[in-house]
Amino acid sequence: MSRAGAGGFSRRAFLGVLGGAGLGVAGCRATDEVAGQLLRSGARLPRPFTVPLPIPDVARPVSPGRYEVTQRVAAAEILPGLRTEVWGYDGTFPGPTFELRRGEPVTVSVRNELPVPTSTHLHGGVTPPGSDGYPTDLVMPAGLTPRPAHPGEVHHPLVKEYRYPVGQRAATLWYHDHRMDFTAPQVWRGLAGMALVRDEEEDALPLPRGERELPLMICDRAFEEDGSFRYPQPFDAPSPGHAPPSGHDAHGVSGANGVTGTDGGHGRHGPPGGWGRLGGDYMEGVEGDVILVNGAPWPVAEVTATRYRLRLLNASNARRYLLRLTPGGRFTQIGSDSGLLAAPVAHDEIPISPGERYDVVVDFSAYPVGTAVTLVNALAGGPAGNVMRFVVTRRAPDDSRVPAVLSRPPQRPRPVVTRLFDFRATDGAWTINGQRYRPGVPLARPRLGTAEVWRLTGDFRHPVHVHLAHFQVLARNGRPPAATDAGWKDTVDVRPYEVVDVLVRFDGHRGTYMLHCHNLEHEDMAMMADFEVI
Ligand SMILES: [Cu+2]
Repeated sequence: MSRAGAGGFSRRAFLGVLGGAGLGVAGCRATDEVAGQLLRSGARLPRPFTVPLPIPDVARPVSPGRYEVTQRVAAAEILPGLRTEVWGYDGTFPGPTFELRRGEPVTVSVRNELPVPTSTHLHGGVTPPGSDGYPTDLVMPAGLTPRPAHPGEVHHPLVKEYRYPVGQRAATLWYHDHRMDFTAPQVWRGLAGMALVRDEEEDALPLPRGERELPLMICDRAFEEDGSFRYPQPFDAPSPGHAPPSGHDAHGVSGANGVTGTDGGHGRHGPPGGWGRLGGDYMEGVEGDVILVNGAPWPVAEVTATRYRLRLLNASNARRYLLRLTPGGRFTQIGSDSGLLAAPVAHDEIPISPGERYDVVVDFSAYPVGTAVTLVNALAGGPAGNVMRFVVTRRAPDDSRVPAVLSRPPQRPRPVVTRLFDFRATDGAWTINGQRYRPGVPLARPRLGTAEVWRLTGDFRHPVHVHLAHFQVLARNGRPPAATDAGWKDTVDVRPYEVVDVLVRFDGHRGTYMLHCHNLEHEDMAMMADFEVI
């Protein structure tokens, strides 16, 4: 297929040779660890560590348990002096942070004032299927009623009410767009935010809190000369061969990203609608050259010489990071994707792939006052090698600590079956078990209340995300998992030709859910599958 250009596949072929030869990572890290193609900015970029770290607003309920969020176009100053048009929840990027409590259900009414359909997924949420952000369960902008492009596609005019029981343990969740074929460009434009679940178990711990608890959404972007987001898929061009359905011109949305995509086939019918324009070079995924934290480029935060809790989220489309502190320092991990660990684990470095979260404590009292402590990405050279900086400004009292026992996570249940899910490129698309995504055609039917071993393999770097069901990493290539694999998770990085066994438990709800690659370009290029909890 033409999209599978030589440029996009040469490195993968190379990796295939490596993997087949059974060579280790040592000595080829730079090649092996990178998961996308770099897209350079045209804009003048700011000096790192000059923009203050923003903290997203906390979402406010309009009444107890009810939130109303409007997705809309807005202008943001991301690069100093330039204007970036963002598509944001409440017009902000990141969107507002939701503060949720276990046992307190909420309804979030999402109103879509963007020019494109959307679907919102609470990543890590134990959510009923109707509110899980299924990719063809779409909130349509006013006046936009294209004919359905996928089997079973559902259109909600203007507003959808998402119901979240919040019956789960305290954890760092996030929410983002999940629209069929267009998740990558729509998240790139700004549709992502964080959601923190708290509970009594966590309340009882003497962890840093208040101003010493920082949500840190890390992602990369590229910018045009004028400050707008740069992305290889034109936002405003129809995809070839697909005329927009009639009637859109009157609403000013003709040709906007995604309206045409509703006409684009998927699965059996050929390449996804939006991807005809992307080209093989970016099939591996899109990486920007600007690292944003909470929407600010390489920001700086002043901290006291005390402990801080950092909720690290990799919200990038394709970029992986190996996070370290310079001039040295340790992360004390207290939580994983799905909640607190049983006991803290110390790390010198943290690998974080798209979709993953690490809840860590950093003790800045270990540094002399005046020290600049930089969070770096050891996987990248150049500008993307920096993430953000903390400057230790003064001493301060600190009654926080990290207890030796943090929580009592659920035990590992005994698995009833083992299933294989193989993530690889097949005939110019990203596939699971050789199949392009087919909505409504589940690849597995696990039973509610049971657990299964899912054996994950692939040809490339694929951060595998499972909706609804949380899992523990049992083994990598038959060996014990890494220290950074600890805890219950919902996303795991699968390396080329690696075999990752995870123990998945199916709790909470019956219905149709998905597993997919969280490299968003791979996801849009069909690397998704349904499973049905029965
Ligand atoms: Cu992938």
